[in-house]
Amino acid sequence: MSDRSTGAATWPRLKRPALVVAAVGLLFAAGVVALPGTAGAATTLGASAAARDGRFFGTAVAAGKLSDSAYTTILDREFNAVTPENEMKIDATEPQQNQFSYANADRIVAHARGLGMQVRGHTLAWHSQQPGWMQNMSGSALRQAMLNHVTQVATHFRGQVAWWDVVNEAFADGSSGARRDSNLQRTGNDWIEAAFTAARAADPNAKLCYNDYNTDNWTAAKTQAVYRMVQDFKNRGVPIDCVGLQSHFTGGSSYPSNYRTTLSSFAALGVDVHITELDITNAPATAYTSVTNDCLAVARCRGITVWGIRDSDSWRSGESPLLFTSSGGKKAAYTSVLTALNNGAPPTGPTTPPTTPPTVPPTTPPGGGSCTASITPGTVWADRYNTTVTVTGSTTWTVTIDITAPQKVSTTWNGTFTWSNNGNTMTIKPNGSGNTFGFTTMTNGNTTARPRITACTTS
Ligand code: G2I
Repeated sequence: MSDRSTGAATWPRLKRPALVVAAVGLLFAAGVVALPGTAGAATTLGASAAARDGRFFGTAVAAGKLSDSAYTTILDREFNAVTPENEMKIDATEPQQNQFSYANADRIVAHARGLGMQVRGHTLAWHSQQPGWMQNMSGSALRQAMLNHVTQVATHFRGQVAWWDVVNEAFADGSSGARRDSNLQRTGNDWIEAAFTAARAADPNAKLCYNDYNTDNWTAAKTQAVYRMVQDFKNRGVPIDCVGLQSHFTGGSSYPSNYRTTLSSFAALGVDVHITELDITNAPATAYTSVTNDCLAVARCRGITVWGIRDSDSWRSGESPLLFTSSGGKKAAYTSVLTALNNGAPPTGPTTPPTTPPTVPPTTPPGGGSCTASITPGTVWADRYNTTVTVTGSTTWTVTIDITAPQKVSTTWNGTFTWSNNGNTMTIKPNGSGNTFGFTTMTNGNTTARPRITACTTS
């Protein structure tokens, strides 16, 4: 484990780049690039994942690096989700009992949400990274302190964190299939469900995940034990929505050939599955491709998070396990993942995002002309979010946009909207209000999917 510091508590405020760069970053970070009238492969991890049924492609982020422009350039360009690497852990958020400290986590959340990225909260209850006061507690006092921590932190981030790792790493390694011994486990075997119940009460709209490592191989005792716990929770109505597989692989050979079976087996229990901390020693392109394809093959595998951006950002930087070199270059594994995300199509167009949105290959209906439609994400609430679309190139445009069920558009403005019979495809024409229209989408429980422009035609 590397011994890196997150730095002092006085990190410089993030300096906003020039407006145009920020605006372009916004479009790409949210996974909603301007799409041409004909389909084209997206050119960033987040946009490409979003195009695959609204999946996310995230990264662990360290607050201390938000002042490193080389770091934020990649973060803002490539990813549409973030996980604070250490800043939401118990020792960071409650260093003294009942004294909460959110500045570093808030900084990451603000950065991410300002760019339309979603946040995975990590983690509310864990045997590790406990502050000294908690390490020294036991029994009902510890149980109460743990539940208070879950409640306070989940309440602070209510509406901002899409998914919580409520409990992290609660099972033992090896063949026992037992719970890991810890002070929390010794408060009673029901500590995990108590934590989930408290988290649900504090933030009813957040998706609640159980997260662990060495749960990738379907036949491993630890995987089976976590599976049985999730099955039990579902059977008894304990609130759980997702399972995180950390997936810290120590080389291509440690990626198990039955990984897809693991993903689909958990999904079959009625929970979403996330790959939450992916890194692979020496970043073999083939293993990264397999992990990506396995996630894409399972509808409830909603996204992948890599545990850091550049190799130098990794907790095991000596193993070069990530998608970007220490100097920020794209590694072979990056291209392989992007290719897999793009339906197997190699990335097309520029390898770095253009500074202006891509233009539409002209569609030539009668009368000629062409148009481009581009999405700008708007305000996000717990249950809904706004989207604005701007059309350029024509004043007589028709834009079609797909919405992922069960999401549903509830409010529209500045356009004439019609819907397909299933309500999933909108067709929008100008209504005299100009070339920018907007709408509000109710998430109906799916907080990850985002609207996709499928065409812009002129008439
Ligand atoms: O250990 C890898 C990951 C396993 N799953 C849970 C994750 O939360 C965990 O992340 C790592 C971070 O990547 C490390 O950055 O968790 C470690 C322990 O919390 C983090 O390491 C700690 C060091 O132990 C501290 O010495 C250091 O002050 O990071 C701290 C901040 O850099």
